[in-house]
Amino acid sequence: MQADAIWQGGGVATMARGAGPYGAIPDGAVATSNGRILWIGPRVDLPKSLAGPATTHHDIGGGWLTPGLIDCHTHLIFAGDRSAEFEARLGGITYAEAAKSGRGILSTMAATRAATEAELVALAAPRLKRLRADGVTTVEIKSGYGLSLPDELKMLRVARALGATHGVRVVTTLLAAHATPPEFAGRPDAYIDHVVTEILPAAAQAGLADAVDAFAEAIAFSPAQVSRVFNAARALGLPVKLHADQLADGGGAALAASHHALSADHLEYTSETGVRAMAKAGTVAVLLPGAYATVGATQPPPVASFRAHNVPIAVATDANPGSSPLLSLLTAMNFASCLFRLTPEEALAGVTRNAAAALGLGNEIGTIAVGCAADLVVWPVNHPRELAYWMGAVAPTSISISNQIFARPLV
Ligand code: DI6
Ligand code: FE
Repeated sequence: MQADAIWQGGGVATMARGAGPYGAIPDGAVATSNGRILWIGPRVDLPKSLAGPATTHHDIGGGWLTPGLIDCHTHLIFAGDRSAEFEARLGGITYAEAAKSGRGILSTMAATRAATEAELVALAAPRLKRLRADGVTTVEIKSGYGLSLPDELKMLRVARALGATHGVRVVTTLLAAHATPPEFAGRPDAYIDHVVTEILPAAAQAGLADAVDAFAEAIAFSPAQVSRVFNAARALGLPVKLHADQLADGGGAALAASHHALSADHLEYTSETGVRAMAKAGTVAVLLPGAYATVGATQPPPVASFRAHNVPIAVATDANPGSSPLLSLLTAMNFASCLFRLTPEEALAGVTRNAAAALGLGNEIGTIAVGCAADLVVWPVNHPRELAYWMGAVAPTSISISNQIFARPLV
């Protein structure tokens, strides 16, 4: 079989599980066909028969080839401006106090409801390009600033539209259970009824949601309310994930695991019991150091415990206007290493293999392996550890998403 494209001339970090540090092949080659990985190995072993007249040749240029990066937790679609809240929080009020005082999520909801679909696309597109400039080829985007049937569906349609037009895979998550909207003020259970009976079925029916998320926290929803949302989601065949234990240990990790969640996210206050439950259920731990830094948190997530129990660790930006105005996944990797002490290899696995698992796409993306999508990024670095080491100093040389090759992505 002839390859559509061949990459050689540098290292290949496959990030395949059990393949040694970074799955590194120092002088490697990768061949692709029809947007899939066809062959991978040391360059000297590359079968001559793979190259033909129609094959495009790509030079790794003495750098490294990695899987396309995956940002598995973002709230990229929103209108409005929360920089004043940022300033107020630095002046002394806490994130939870801001949420209660009408700033917080509900202020973004108001601005997002007022925006048209086209306006939201125009606002989110440059954010998506920012992420892509860091070698991100797959982005999860949550709703959760609509908090009504039409506005949640609007957000999900905007996410799908962005995915269709920006050369990035977009995976959507319905986060209607993010906050109680003003129409249901003081009646969170009535809002959860509405989510379960109206919003969730409509999103599922329209094929707009790839997964369902909820915010389990004292300032958001209780375990019983989250369970109702998750039971409804799973009855519709949708996988679930949870914002858990960010501000306090509310048993969120164990709750997520009890629903076989793909991931539990944040997890600063997760207990050993929660970690054990996640290990048993195969739930990925998604760490969000941008939110940790922005809200001024002081207790890092229990990384040693995740390691001890073999819970896969992913890293994401949590890009959102309130708790994590971070639009660089490479910076999130650096933060995860500096703030949470992840090794650079763990940080890279966190935005490739384990981020794919957090989206239920572990067999499709996140590693360079035969049969996987040919989402590949060339980096001008001497070693893949540099991706977590530098702060704002590295950009991809080229990005390929399946068959599409983008020149160096300029924002
Ligand atoms: N946790 C977060 O970090 C974001 N949502 C959530 O449930 C914050 C959203 C915001 O403050 O706008
Ligand atoms: Fe979040």
